[in-house]
Amino acid sequence: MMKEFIPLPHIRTLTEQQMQKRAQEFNVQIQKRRTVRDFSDRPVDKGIIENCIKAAASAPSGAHQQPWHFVAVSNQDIKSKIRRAAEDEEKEFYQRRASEEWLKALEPLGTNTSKPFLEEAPWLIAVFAQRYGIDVQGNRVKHYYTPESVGIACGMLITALHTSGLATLTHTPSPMGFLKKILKRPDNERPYLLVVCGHPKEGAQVPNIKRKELNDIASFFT
Ligand code: IYR
Repeated sequence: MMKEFIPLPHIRTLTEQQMQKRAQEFNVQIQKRRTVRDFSDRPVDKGIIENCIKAAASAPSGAHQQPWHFVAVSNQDIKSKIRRAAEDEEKEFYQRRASEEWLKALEPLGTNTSKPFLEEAPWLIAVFAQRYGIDVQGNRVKHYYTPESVGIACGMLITALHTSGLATLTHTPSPMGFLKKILKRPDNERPYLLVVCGHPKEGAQVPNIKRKELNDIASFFT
């Protein structure tokens, strides 16, 4: 494609003070995000999910190839199929595949093979990564930095959902091949993440775990 540049639209003209306030307030809001495993069946309008997916797809991507596809499911039959298939994989995981060390690391989260949230939450968003693209002539187009690009988009999706007032759960049954079959995705895509979202069930509880302090996660050379 030809190189063509335009002036940067929407240049921000925030004062130093406004920037400090926005950074601080955003952090306060995002710190309230918790992974939730108990969802209510209260419906969530499709328009909210559409806007969150649009926000996610504004993520930067390798060579701007936008190597993602989002499948949003509120259909009860499909959610039930996904639950059954995911629970089958999880039984394998918890009974056979997971090492003792892995099971020990999961202990504080209280997870197990039962995944009722896959049927109870109003929306499941399956995110697929396109290992390669297909051009208009049907030829393969190489994609660059696909996992990084899709990972960033997922982070933005979760942020958008949280900002819209919804709770999420990032679910990664492994392997996730069943998602590709149930959701009829093409050969060039592989399932990357299943984001469960909706409102928390009344009285939902979360593990009592803490986030690392800034000193433990960042260093500065100034
Ligand atoms: N996929 C399993 C196990 C699991 C693995 C990790 I890493 C987690 O952070 C949480 C769960 C499950 O969903 O139960």
